[in-house]
Amino acid sequence: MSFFERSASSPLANQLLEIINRKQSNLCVSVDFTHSDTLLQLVDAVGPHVCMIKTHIDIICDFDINLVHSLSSLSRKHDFLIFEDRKFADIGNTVSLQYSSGAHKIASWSHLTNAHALPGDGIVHGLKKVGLPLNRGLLLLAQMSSAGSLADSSYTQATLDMARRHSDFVIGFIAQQRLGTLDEGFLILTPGVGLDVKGDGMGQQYRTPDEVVDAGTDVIIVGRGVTGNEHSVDYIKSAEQALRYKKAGWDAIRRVHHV
Ligand code: UP6
Repeated sequence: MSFFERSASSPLANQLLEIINRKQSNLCVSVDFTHSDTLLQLVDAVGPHVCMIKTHIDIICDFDINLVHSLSSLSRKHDFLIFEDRKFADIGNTVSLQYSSGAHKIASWSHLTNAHALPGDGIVHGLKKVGLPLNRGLLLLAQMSSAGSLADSSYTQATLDMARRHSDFVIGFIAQQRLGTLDEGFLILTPGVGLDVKGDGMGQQYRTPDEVVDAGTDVIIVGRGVTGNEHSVDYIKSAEQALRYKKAGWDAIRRVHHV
């Protein structure tokens, strides 16, 4: 089955596939900035080139709920989904509160979020109770890009099995390779993607868009390779880098899927 003929199990996953096809971009930019103004300006600069923007909302120093209203309007302006990389990891009752409440009210604005499978099925139940009525989706962390990750092959397989039990809400994985068959419709989103360096000195490990798409990735997640450092932010350069990664990701998809 070609990437371009794929359909997924949920309306949200299909919406993402439509954006990818429409914008010819399987690039998600991770904007790991700590100030609202630089975050929003960066998102506005790279927005035309991405299918998704990934946030870490809890690193923002000057957080105010207006930030997520502005992010949502940029997502409509530039046609991308928002993925809050919260990496939930607690019991069902706690994650349902963390997802719906607190200062950040993640479920109210983030199309996608993610969770570790470690606590067991309860974590998915807790998030699903909040997210499914809002047409949100969940990614399970099946593998990590960092050196020494404890997610071995049996953990990854158990995560895949968990997703299969909740395929109404779990739309895919944060992983380093394809999991499940294409016709199961799970999407694979892969961080640890870079064209210029192999690591960051803190355990991060980078592979190229070609390498990860060869391994079965659908969406490449690129952070500092596009954004650079917030202290020396250059919006024009970031837009150029986004275009470069968009082209590399899309060329790889076309090569692997023979179109
Ligand atoms: N991320 C990883 N590896 C994982 C899961 N998530 O790097 O296995 C996230 C990080 C960061 C981004 O939290 O936000 O993806 C990668 O950023 P980088 O490209 O600047 O290294």
